Amino acid sequence: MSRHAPLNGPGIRPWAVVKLGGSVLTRKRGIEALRPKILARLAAEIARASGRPLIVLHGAGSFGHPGARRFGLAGPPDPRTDRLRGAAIVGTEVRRLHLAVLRALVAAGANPVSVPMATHTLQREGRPVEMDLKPFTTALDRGAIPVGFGDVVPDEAWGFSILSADTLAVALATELRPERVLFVSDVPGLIAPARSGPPRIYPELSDATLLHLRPGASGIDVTGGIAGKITAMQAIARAGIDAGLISGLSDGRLARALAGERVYGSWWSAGSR
Ligand code: IP8
Repeated sequence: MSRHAPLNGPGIRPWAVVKLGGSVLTRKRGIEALRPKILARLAAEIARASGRPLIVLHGAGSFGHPGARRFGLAGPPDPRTDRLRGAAIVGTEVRRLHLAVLRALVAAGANPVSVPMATHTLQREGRPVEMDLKPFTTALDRGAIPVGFGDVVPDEAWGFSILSADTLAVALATELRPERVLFVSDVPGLIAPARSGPPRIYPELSDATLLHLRPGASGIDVTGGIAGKITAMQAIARAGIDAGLISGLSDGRLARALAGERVYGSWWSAGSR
């Protein structure tokens, strides 16, 4: 990304950026299929940590990826598809999920403030060229939890394109320097390839781990699935910030990670390669 709007003043630094993956909030093989109990529990775990300044992001899951694929929004325009129509439909569907996330946080006693990046981002050929992160610091400074999400955003070459919340997590980590970035998923970490025996995760990630990655098979994901997440974690670690990939299906794991524990999961330690 080439430009970020300057952030004035020291402001409140977030302690953590938490990205709730679409894989854990929704059933990715379905269409607009929310997992309300999991969302409510994760919202409660976030609300309990609200003493610490947090930024929450969420993915699109089955609210965004099937439509984004149908209308080809993650790639260059195709004259056979109505891209503007696709942007309108997918943008609306991700906002339905966003509203559910905001409502769950409010119900849990937290004070979320919506930060829709479509009005604060410009992309070119699917990559951010301008991103204004100020609304996140403005909300943090007022004691709120800013909540951003993967979205359909304006694109100066393609009309509209997809901004993943993983990309947003990297930009926020680099600019605002939280203590850690947590990717909350439906897997316990990065699962190591194994021919037999129980699944094993890589507890520590490094550049060498990337060589073992295989394409994932869980539902539709136009923004790179687990490989995209690991690449985002690499960029975050390179910026000097710890990044963890943890399960959101395991009761209390997010709460413990937000209390500072290095919980079971795959971690890419700050600065390590
Ligand atoms: O689930 C993707 O965001 P992500 C956004 O964070 C859309 O990668 C609209 C597919």
